[in-house]
Amino acid sequence: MSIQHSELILNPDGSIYHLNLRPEHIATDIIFVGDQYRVDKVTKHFDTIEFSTQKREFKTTTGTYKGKRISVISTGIGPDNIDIVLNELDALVNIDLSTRRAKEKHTQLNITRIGTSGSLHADIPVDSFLLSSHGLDLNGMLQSYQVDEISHPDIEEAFIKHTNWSAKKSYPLIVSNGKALEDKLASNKVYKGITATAGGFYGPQGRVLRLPLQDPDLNKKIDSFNYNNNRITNLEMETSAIYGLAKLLGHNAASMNAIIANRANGTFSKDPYKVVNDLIAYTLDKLVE
Ligand code: R1P
Repeated sequence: MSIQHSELILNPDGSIYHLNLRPEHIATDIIFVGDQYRVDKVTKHFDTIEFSTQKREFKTTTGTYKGKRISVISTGIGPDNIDIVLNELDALVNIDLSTRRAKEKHTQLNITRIGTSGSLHADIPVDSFLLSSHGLDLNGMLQSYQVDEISHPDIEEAFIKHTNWSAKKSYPLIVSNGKALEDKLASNKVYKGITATAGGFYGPQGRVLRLPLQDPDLNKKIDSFNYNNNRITNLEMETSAIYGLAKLLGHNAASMNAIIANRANGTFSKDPYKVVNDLIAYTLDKLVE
């Protein structure tokens, strides 16, 4: 069936609405960063640059690193942006934009996020690297889709019980990463754990400035949750949304986190740019190994 113009929106030059990209502009290996200014910090390592564009917070640069074609895209902050970025990237490779119909042959993207994050455990210190084994979706974006087949009910129910999770909040869905990418990116330099993805930076991550929280003990309960040796290691704002939509759309995804804050002992990295730059160099080299 042909997709209506109101649902799949193209710009006058044929590029997709928010990302401003045409199919030929992107590689199948993609790096996501949150901050638009982090795109250049990744692509400064590239051998060649073939294309760059930006619309709103979505900046894309495509080039090669050690001969491998890679696109680097900034997603901005939050799961709502990930909904736009994943759906539009998938449309670029799996929908024929001229006929507006899904292609018969599926193209799989390999998506690696390089983000910043706060650790919830004193033993995962600032300036370390962490690979998300799963995303714990605390923000609800994924609940607009049919998620039963990617859910992990045993661990989700244990989490609801352990935290006495309010029924007024969205269901906490657990989604796993793309194993092939995890295998590429893991090493003894990298912690692993479940990454909780919140729909905000302050209250949704348990920060108090002037507003009291619905559950002031939630971070402590998240911190003490353990299910068959799976623990929730860190909090940020994109990973579960990337993992969920990548699984549903048939793509591979992994999230690499530079730990810049430790919420358990209240510390913040003295040089957050260094750990991010180190994680960029580490991830690029692992992707081409
Ligand atoms: C909040 O400051 C932002 O930083 C983290 C969070 O997930 C959120 O996007 O990631 P990035 O540094 O990749 O943006």
